[in-house]
Amino acid sequence: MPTLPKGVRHFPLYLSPQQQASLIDEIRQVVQEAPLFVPAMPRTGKEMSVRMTNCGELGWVTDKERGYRYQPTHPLTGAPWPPIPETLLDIWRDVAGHDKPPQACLVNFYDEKARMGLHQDRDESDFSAPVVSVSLGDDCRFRVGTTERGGPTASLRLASGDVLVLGGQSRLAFHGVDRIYPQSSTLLKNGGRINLTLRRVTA
Ligand code: MD3
Ligand code: FE
Repeated sequence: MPTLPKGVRHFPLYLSPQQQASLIDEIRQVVQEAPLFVPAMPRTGKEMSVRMTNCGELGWVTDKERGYRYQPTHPLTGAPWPPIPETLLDIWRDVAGHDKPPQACLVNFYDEKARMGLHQDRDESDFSAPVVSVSLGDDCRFRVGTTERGGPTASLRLASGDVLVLGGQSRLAFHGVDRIYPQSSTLLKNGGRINLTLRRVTA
């Protein structure tokens, strides 16, 4: 499919290299306080290849026993998630077109082998708000389809500093990350890709 689904807005290089560098510093502080954890699929316990943490009042977590959910505390430390950095709240304010601020910011870390299979984001109870995604570090091939599994898909290369807004019809679209392009960015000393997703969870 050559065109993106309705409701997807892509802002290439929304963040300057300086803004990307300071955002990385802020995310490093988040990860120091709320260490990356290994998410596992419900029931099977199969580990995902992406490493995760969160900031904000709620964070998305998953494990074998309790499955996908949002919770106010880190699954390993039990501590509340650190606050969402001001830089990210500003981005939301500028692009989301939504009154209320984000409640959750999921931090996904991809090494060069990590992937994310096609899925829908349905663990929130408010789909009227968009999801805002910020990419940092290595490029990836992002894929987005329709609201039906098996429908046509479009691919997009996402680069460091890109912002993606998924609202309207695209909010429940299937999407995933097919691959990382190693060494396509020098932002992260040890390579890899970080994706930040800002969301409303409750109405
Ligand atoms: C399209 N993350 O955390 S971000 C996720 O790059 C997730 O880490 C990917 O899928 C990543 O759930 C993709 C872009 C994105 C986020 C949410 C969406 C695209 C979306 C929700 C609906 C449709
Ligand atoms: Fe998703």
